[in-house]
Amino acid sequence: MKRLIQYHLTLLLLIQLHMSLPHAMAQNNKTQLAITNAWIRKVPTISTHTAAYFQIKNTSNKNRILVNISSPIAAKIEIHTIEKKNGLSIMQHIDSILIPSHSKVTFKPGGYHIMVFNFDQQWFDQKTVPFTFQFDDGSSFVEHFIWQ
Ligand SMILES: [Cu+2]
Repeated sequence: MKRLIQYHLTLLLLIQLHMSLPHAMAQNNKTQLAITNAWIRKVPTISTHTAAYFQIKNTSNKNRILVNISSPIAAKIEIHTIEKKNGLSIMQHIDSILIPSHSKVTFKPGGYHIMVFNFDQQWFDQKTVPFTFQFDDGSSFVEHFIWQ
């Protein structure tokens, strides 16, 4: 009988751990930041660079700052914006981008984009490409981008 109770207690503890751990972890990074429409441009094979786009929505009460994006597809990846100067569109490298509380930021052609330099074309064979998003509070998560 004692053994049975102990077993039940252990099981209960395991269930509790199982339920609370992923929840606590998710709170830290992803649940309050939603990524949608994540895609990477399928450029011709002669191209060495490509770009990736997405929309990020911050449903939390806290401003978040995206400080880095990385991926196994390329060693050099930068966050870029496009500015118009004297009628010309010029790409600008930005160090970080604010994702304000309860709002969204869209990365799209002609605007914010993830610049991917000298990427490994073997990734064309994969359905998706993983990108890691890192924030100033130390949190991070991986999102999979579809070739398009
Ligand atoms: Cu660019």
